[in-house]
Amino acid sequence: MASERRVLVTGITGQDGSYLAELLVEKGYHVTGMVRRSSSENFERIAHLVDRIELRQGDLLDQLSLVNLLQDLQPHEVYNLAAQSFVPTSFSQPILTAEFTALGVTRLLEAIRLVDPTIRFYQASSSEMFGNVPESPQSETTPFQPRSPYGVAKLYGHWITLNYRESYGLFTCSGILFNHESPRRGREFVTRKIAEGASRVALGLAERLELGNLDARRDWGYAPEYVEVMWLMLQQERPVDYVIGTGEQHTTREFCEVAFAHLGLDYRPYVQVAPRFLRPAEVNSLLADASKAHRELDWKPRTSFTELVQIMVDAEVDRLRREKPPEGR
Ligand code: NDP
Ligand code: GDR
Repeated sequence: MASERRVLVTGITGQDGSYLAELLVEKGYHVTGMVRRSSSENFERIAHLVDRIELRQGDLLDQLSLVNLLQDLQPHEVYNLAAQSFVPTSFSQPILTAEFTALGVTRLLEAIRLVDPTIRFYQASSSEMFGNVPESPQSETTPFQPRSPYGVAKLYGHWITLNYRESYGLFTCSGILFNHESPRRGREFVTRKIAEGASRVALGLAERLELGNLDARRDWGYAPEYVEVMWLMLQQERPVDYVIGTGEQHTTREFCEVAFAHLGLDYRPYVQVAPRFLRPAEVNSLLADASKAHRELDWKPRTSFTELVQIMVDAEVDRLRREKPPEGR
């Protein structure tokens, strides 16, 4: 249909990609997800959607694959969610992280410039770019001081997105999103790790949970609400960048406390600090000032911290119960 809106989502197999694809399908878009080739399929998060979206191969490392995809699909909007997104891996694989998370953005922007400069572009920027924060809370005007190769790579992606807007007049937006979580979060990230670990302890499947820094403070929100803002940003008259977060901060220790308490347990005998989970450099405290998004996009988070923890723990308990072999086997 000629009037159909077409959209390309990179990173569709990830947490945010799966929620964004759901939202865009509901809104009537023709959704194409870019997936990279692997020896086995990794479509767990989008299994419920595969008959309503199209999947095409492409890779942020391969310029021509991006150009060909855009030429074939002629999308109106592109959401770039693909990245090497795990901060500890960025310390052990800094160059690969830069290729995906930094240069990958330029490859995609160059493809847009070449194929169709009217395409609207969303870049998944991150609160990790703030790093060693000079002020709290952090807004769109807070200076950046990243503390990890991931944060540095994201900052490159952020600046190049802004530069293509200013140099070539492209409609490019960066959403500076603070941590957002869900039952679809990767298992290595701390919220999912705590939700799973606490549930394992409660079900008698584990005796303890090993973590790193229990005093790190984060602004944690609920992922399905955050993908709404990505779409909203591309529907505005002008391209503008926004900070997105809840404006509330909690420590990893508090996350443990609420997760274990939801299962009727005190976290203290079960949670231990293991030095291998400490990072070469830590971002100690992040807190969003999302007042510009409240004002201009009419966006506000709806799920509280306690509700978020409980949603994640309940999902883990369900999953583990389903996976647990019946008694006597
Ligand atoms: P995930 O780690 O869950 O997903 C990352 C996605 O990127 C996966 O689909 C992965 O594919 C894909 N990918 C990785 N490398 C490549 C590549 N070379 N070519 C193509 N695809 C690739 O991340 P989230 O969903 O949590 O986050 C989405 C984006 O938002 C990321 O860019 C992240 O850095 C950023 N962000 C996330 C925040 C959060 O709290 N979740 C906060 C701020 C920013 P595969 O399945 O093949 O590995
Ligand atoms: P983060 O998320 O680094 O903020 O990046 P993560 O959940 O990995 O860490 C949050 C905080 O928890 C502390 N922590 C631990 N972290 C992990 N992963 N494992 C542990 O055992 C552990 N113990 C304590 C960390 O030190 C840190 O302070 C996420 C990613 O989604 C990025 O892609 C995104 O850009 C940012 O959020 C915003």
